Amino acid sequence: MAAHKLGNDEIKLALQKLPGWSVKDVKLHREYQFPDFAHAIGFITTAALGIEKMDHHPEWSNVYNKVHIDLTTHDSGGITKKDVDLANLLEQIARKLL
Ligand code: H2B
Repeated sequence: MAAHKLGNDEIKLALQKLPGWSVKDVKLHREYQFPDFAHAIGFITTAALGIEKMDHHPEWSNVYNKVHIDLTTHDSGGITKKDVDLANLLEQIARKLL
């Protein structure tokens, strides 16, 4: 069964604990700028391990020291707790590298 799609109030509440994150095109969105390419790739590879464990995957792209991220749950057609959990995981990893 698809995960519960969060309502606007639930998303607002989650964003209060996720500074730097916003909603863009009905997805949780964040842009990280790392010191250099090595840090950006370090972030991606470290996060990839947790992402596989979660079996929930980001839409992301990298240009040199920047990583752009969009999170949505395709099965549910919107933002779910899985996206919030993934955003929290990415935050924890990014904070050590920023
Ligand atoms: N990631 C994201 N972002 N959305 C999904 O709906 C999704 C996923 N579905 N990762 C998962 C994998 C699904 O395909 C497997 C079968 O659980």
